[in-house]
This record gives sequence, C-alpha cells and structure tokens, in this order.
Amino acid sequence: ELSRDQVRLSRRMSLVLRHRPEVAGLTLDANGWVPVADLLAALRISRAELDHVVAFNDKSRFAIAAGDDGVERIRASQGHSRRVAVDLDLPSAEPPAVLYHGTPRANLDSILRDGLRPGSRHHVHLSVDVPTALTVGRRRSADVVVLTVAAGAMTADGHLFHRSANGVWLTAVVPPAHLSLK
Ligand code: HQG
Repeated sequence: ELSRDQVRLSRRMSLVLRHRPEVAGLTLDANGWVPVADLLAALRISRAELDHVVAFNDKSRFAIAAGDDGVERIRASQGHSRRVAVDLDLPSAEPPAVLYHGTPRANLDSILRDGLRPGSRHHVHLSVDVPTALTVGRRRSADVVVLTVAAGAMTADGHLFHRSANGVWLTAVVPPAHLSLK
C-alpha cells in the first residue's frame, strides 16, 4: 500500500503523464514517453520514490522502459486525455467474448441511447471482470451500474481492441447494440 504522500505523487504523475505535461514543463514524445531523469527533476523526487510508486500503485499505471538509445523513459499505460496527442502504438488484440464497464446510474439512459463514448480520453475503457468495473464506476458515484459489452461480436463487426500494459481493454466507441445491462 502507498502512503498518503505516495498516492498524492501517483496522482501528480497521472496528471503530468496523461493530461497536462506542461504543468511540469515536460513534453511527451509521440508515444507518450518522457525521460525518467526529466520527470525526477520536474517533480523534484528521487529515483527511489518514483520506483516505489511505479511498483506499488494499485493499478500499475506507469511503465518504464529503456529506449534504443539506452535512455530510460516512463509513460502512463492508459488513460490519456484527448488533448494530449499521444499514440500508445499498442497492437490490436482479440478481446474476451465479453467485457464490462461500470458507470454511474445517472449515465445509463444516455449510454443505452448513444453507446459508450471516450469523453475526454482517447478510448473507451473496459474491464475484464465485474468487480473491476464496479471499482471504476465507484470513482464517480455510489450508485453504479455495470454494462456488459459484447466484445466478441464487436470484433466480428470490425471494431478494434487494444490491451494496455496494465490490463485495461481499450476501444474507440461501443455502439448501443453491443451493450446490455448486467
Ligand atoms: C461515461 C480509471 C453518458 C463513462 C479507470 C464514464 C479507467 C457516458 C465517463 C479509466 C457515455 C467517462 C477510465 C454516454 C461514456 N453518455 N456518459 N454516451 N459514454 N460515458 O474517467 O471508464 O484510476 O473518462 O461511463 O479505472 O470511468 O485513472 O472513463 O463514467 O481505467 O488509472 O463517461 O480511468 O483509471 O469517465 O475511467 P472516464 P472511465 P485510473
């Protein structure tokens, strides 16, 4: 478990690496990576503090990799704002037959009418199981519904899916015909 300060750091990293890199004076590369050394300097944290948050945040939100140039870089594995022009360059992958999406009940009518839309992010985010979907929905409301997404049927219809490094399924939109209430 992370301490309260470590959770705060994790949130700050999400802000910078997904939504507003400019607040830290950083620019993400085309695939969302930034040199680890630059992030440490921008957030004024040590490598040990960074590594702890990367290793122990509850959803493995961040990935570190060395580039061909030997420079270690970090990025968020999913969840970027649309205003940040990042292409995660994930291969498309075949999803399980069904996936799940948890959302406040207040969104239900609109979703069943218009389908799931990515909102301010790059993709619609889908969960592999109901408990995860409930957790996602409860970030926003205590009164949550879970939708079943016919991912297999969507694939047959030509929709593309990607799996993020931390196991979140991503797709552009989910039409209402492929949604049902769990
Ligand atoms: C809803 C967290 C009305 C949608 C999570 C959701 C996830 C509609 C909200 C990741 C709609 C967007 C993403 C429509 C979609 N009408 N409401 N037609 N279509 N919505 O935060 O999936 O902790 O952008 O149901 O775990 O909640 O940050 O998406 O309620 O993986 O790492 O519009 O964020 O990850 O909200 O969450 P979000 P989300 P982290």
